Amino acid sequence: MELNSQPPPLVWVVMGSDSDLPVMAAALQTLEQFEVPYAVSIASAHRCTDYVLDLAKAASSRGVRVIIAGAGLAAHLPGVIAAATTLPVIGVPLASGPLVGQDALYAIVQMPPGIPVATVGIAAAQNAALLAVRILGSSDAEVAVKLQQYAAQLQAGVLAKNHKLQELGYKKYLEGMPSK
Ligand code: RP5
Repeated sequence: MELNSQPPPLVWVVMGSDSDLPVMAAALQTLEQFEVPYAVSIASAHRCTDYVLDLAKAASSRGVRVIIAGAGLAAHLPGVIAAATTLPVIGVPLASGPLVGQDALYAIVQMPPGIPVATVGIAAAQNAALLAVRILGSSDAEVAVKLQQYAAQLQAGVLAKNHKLQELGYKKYLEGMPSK
């Protein structure tokens, strides 16, 4: 799924390295769950800067409406992309090194005034995709209905757990829980 693929991608998911893919796959799975067409790329702000800029500048004209960018360490990818496009950019800090994602979190969240990046939690690729779907859903009624259904499922899951807790009591509930 390249940026120029058909149907045109609404979301472009980009990550700094293939070592980011196991975590970023959650974003791809979530977009598939909502049937949102996406493109996915590996492109590093430091190791192939011109390529990143070319893709970021082309994204809007290829139909992309939201960009999700995941990176670890000195994570400049989301910010560099946000500097090269006016599309909304969601940054995913990844726990790639000895600082376990805090370096990436600070690098992504502390953007200078004028160039925003919406930052999700460390490794929160699923939430990044859900935020992207919400942005699309703000102008697409079909997507908004899917989000409402998703929220209803979440609610039903919690209510079912509470019902079980009331029935069993906490000790039996705990016995039935998988150990972590
Ligand atoms: C960042 O450096 C990438 O986003 C990745 O999280 C980290 C390490 O990259 P590799 O050395 O595994 O390619 O740019």
